[in-house]
Amino acid sequence: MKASSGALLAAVAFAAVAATAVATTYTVGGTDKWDTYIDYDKWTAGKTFMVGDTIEFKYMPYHNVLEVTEEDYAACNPGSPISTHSGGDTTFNLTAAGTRYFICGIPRHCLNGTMHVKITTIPYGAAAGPGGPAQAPLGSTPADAFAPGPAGYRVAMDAAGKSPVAAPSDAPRYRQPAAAVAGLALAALVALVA
Ligand SMILES: [Cu+2]
Repeated sequence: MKASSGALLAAVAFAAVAATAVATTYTVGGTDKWDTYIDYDKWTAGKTFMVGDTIEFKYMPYHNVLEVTEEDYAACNPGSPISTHSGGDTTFNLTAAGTRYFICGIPRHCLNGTMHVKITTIPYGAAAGPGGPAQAPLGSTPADAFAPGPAGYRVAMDAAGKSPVAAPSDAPRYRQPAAAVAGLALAALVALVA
């Protein structure tokens, strides 16, 4: 039994690596980063953000990042943010399908300085429409029911619980290829110790 629990641990570790390897991290604005007078609609155009991806804001410390509601985004209103971030390097894990809204809260940077960006995230494996990922089913998964946390752990537990080919097509919280790879690794290890 010691051998098989060791194999299980190895599979879990492998799954964590596999899950990390397929997620994409986007620097918001690309080489322009998070700054005034950048066209963020142009930056998001043609990109497909999927559950499991990460967006990173990199900026000079006189800017900040506020996650806001759709209404506050449209009005460039920094008065009632969902969350407030500063320091020059802010990361958000895209843990659920839907659209999230971000602005800079420094006076006039949003309204006059174009520091506003909306990120639409689709379930992994869903096809993006011709116009981009605008067809994401809003609210199709419970928002942030889990902390982003160790995604690989969930992948491993799912892979261990069922056949990798049976992964649901709309599985929201992990990359299905990662789950499949983890499942195969687990099966191989179980076969070795049996
Ligand atoms: Cu700013």
